[in-house]
Amino acid sequence: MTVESVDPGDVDAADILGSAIERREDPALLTGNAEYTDDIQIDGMLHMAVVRSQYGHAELGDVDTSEAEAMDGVHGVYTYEDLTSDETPGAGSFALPTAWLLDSLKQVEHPVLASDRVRHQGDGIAVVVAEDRYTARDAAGAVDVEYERLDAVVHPSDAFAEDAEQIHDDAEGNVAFDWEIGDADKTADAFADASHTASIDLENQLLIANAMEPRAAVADYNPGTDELDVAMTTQNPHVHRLLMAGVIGHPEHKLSVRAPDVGGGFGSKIHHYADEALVAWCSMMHEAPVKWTATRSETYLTDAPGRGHETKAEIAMDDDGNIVGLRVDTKANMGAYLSTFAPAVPTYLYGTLLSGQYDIPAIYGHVKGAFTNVPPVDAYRGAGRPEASFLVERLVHLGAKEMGMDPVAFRRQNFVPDDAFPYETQVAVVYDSGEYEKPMDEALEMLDYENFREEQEQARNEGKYLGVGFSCYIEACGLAPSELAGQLGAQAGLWESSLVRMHPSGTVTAYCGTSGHGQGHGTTYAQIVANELGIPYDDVEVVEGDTDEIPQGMGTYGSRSAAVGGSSLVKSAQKVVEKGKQIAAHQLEADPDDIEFENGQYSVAGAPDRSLSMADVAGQAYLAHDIPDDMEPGLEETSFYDPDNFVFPFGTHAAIVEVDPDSGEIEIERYVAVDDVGNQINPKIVEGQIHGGIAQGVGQALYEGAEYDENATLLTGSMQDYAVPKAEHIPEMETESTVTPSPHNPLGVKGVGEAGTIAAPQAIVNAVADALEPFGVDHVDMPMDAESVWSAVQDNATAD
Ligand code: MCN
Repeated sequence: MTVESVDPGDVDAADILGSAIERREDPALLTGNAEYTDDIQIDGMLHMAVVRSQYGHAELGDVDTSEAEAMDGVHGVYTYEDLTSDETPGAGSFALPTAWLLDSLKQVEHPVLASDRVRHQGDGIAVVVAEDRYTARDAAGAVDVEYERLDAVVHPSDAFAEDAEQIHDDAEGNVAFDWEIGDADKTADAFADASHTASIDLENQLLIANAMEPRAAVADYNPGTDELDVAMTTQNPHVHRLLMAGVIGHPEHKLSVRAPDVGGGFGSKIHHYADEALVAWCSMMHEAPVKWTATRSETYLTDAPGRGHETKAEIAMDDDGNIVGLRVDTKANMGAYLSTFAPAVPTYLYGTLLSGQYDIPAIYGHVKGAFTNVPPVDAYRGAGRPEASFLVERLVHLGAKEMGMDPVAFRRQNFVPDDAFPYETQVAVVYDSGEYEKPMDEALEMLDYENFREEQEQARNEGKYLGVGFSCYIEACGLAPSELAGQLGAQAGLWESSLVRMHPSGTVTAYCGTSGHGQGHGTTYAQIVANELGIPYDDVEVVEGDTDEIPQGMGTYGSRSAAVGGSSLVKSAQKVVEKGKQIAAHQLEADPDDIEFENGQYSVAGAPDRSLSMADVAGQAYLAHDIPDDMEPGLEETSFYDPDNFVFPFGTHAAIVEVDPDSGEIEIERYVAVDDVGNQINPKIVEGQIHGGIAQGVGQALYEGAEYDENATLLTGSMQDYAVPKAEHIPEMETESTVTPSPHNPLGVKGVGEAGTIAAPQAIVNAVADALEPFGVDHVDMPMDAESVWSAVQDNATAD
C-alpha cells in the first residue's frame, strides 16, 4: 500500500496526530533554500585542509611543513607539537574522548593529530589554514611526511593472530575489550541435550555511510567575548559541545554548536571526529572564522564505517523443532582507535537482541573487540541490531532446514507468544509489546506464499531458480532508559529534553534536544504539540539542533526521537496545559478541578459556554495582571523525559529472488515489508523511513562493502568502487503495517528510522539460500555479488 500524503489544511485539528501530512521541510530542501554548513560564508573566513596519512600503519618520521608555510595565501601549518605547545590556545593533550561505555575497555589515546604513529589511512598528520580551500589543499599536498611502514591488520581475526603487529603498545593482542552476555553454562547444557544443531560462520562486512552531505564545520571565534560558535554537520549538537569543550579546552558555556540543515548522517555524524575540533582550534588560533568541508574521498577515509563482524554461531533444537539454545562468538572490528560510542555497538546494541522474535531458553554471546588499521568503526544505521537480526534470522533459516521444516512454520512455532509480553529475554532486556504472527501473516498473504512454493517447484523443473527469504526482525530503539543503560553497564543514560513556549498570541515554538537530519521532525513534532495543545498545526514551529536555543539534548540516533524526544514534548505540552488550567480557572472563577480541557478549549465542567481558548489563556499568562496570586507570568515549560524501557519495533520482511547459478546474478522479483512501529505519528514519514532503510539494507545485501588491501589501504575509496545502489537497483517495495502500541511512552510509538535497514539484508540472503538449495549452498557472505554467488555454486559442485 502506498500512503497518500495530505495537505495539513485538509485535516481536522483533532486528527492531526496520525495523519499522513506532507513534510513541511521539503519546500526549502527541494528549492535550494536550505542552509547547509558549507553554504555558510563569513567575511574574512579562512579555510582548513588536513594532511592525511597515505598508509594504514606507519611510524612517523620528519614532517616538513616549510614548503607549505611559504606558499602564498597560507596562514599557518600545524602539527601535533603545535597543538600541544603552551603558546597555543587550549593547549592540552588534544586527544579525542575515549569511549567509556564498557568496563573491560582497553583505553588507548587518540590524538587529534598523530603524534608519532599513524594507525589508519587518512589519520590526520597536520593541518593547513589558508585564504581559500584550494590553496589550503595545495599546501596540504606540499607537506612532506616521512613514514616508516609497519605491517597492518584489517580483519579482527588477523588482529588476534599470535604474530599480529601491535597497533597500540598498551593494548596487548590488539584486544579492545572482551565481553559476554547470557549464560554460558546453561547454553552449553542446552546444546549437550539438543537433538539437532545448525551452525554458521559469517562476515558482516564494513559499510560506509555515504550521506549526501559530507562532514563539514565552520568555527567562528570572537576574541572580544571569548565565545566560539561552531556550525557543523552533527546529529547531536549538545553532546558535541560537551566533548569538544573537553578536547580543545574551551569552557562549555562559551562554546555553542549548531547543526544547520544536515544532509543525512545514518549514524556517521554522531561521533566526535578530529577534524571538527581542529577547525575550532584553528579559529581560536587565528581569531578568524575557519571552514572545513570534507571531500568525498575524505569521507571514505575518515567517516566511521559500521558493522565489521566475524561470527561463528550455532542454534540448537529439540526433536519437535523447538529452539533450545543459541550460542554466538563474534570478533568485532573497532578500527584504529575507539570512536565515541563504538564499544556500545557490538555489545549492548547487539548482544541484547540475540533472542530475536523467539522464545529461546538459553543464550550465550561472546564478543571480542579488535583494534585494526581501518578507521575507527562506530554506528551505521541500525548499529548492532542489524548484525544481531541478520545472525538470528540466518540461523533460524538454517535451523528450519536442519529440522526439515518450512521456515515459516519453524518461526511460528518458536515466536514469543502474544500472551508472554512483557517478555524477558535471556539477554538482559524485556520486550515491551508484540504480536509477531500478525505481520508474518500479512506478509504471507501479500506474497501468496502457498502458491509461490508451487511456482518455485515448477520453475526449478524448468531450470529457473527462485527463492523466498524471510526476516522476522526485532530491534530495540528509543535509546535509552538511563536506569536500564546503567544496569547493562553503559554508565550513561539518554533522556531527552524539550521546551514548549506559548507566545502571547497563542502560537508556539517547540524546542527539542534531538537533532533531525532528514527524518522530518519539523513536521511530526508539530503534529505532536498541536495535538496536545489543541491548536492549529500551522501555529507550531519546531526548533532543533542549536545549543544556544535549546536548553539541553542528547540528539538523534538509535531511532529515539519519536519515542523519547516526542514524549518529552508531550510532557512539556502537558505542563503548559496544566498551568493554563490554573489560569483558566482563575479567569472563569471556577475550581481548577472543575476545568476540562479538550480540543484547545478550557471549559467549566457542566457549563461548556463558560470557556476560554488556549490562545486566550496564553494572552492572560503574559498580560499577567489577572492571574493567580502565587503564579509566575508566562507560559512555557521544560521537561527532561527519561523512558522506563526501550521500545521494540518488529515486523516481517520477505524477498523473492531469482538466481542464475551460471552467472551468479540475483534479481529481486518482489520485496514485501510489514512493519509494526506502534502508533504512527505520520504514516507518510514512516513509509519514507522504511523505504530509505530498505534501500540501505539492499545495498548491504548485494552491493556495498568497504574493502582494504593487506596494507589497510582502502580499495573502495570513491563512488566508482564503493557500490551504493542506484534507483534501478532497488526493488519495488510493497509495504504494509500492523500497530502494536508500546506501553512505555505516552504516544505508544516505537522507532522506525532503522527498521528497514535492520530487516532487509537477511530477507535477501535467506531468499538466495532458498533459491540455491538444490545446489547445497547454505550461505553467501554479503555483498552477494555475482562472482561470490557463482563461486559458492561452483565450490559446492566441486565438493560434491
Ligand atoms: N515516526 C512516526 N511514527 C512512529 C515512529 C517515528 O511518525 N511510530 C516519525 C518520527 O516522528 C520521525 C521519523 O518517523 O519524524 C523517524 O523517527 P524515529 O524512528 O524516532 O528516528 P529518529 O528521528 O531518531 O531518526 C534516527 C534514525 C536513524 S538512527 C538513522 S541511522 C537514520 C534514520 O533515522 N538516518 C537517517 N533515518 C534517516 N533519514 C534520513 N533522511 N537521513 C538519515 O541520515
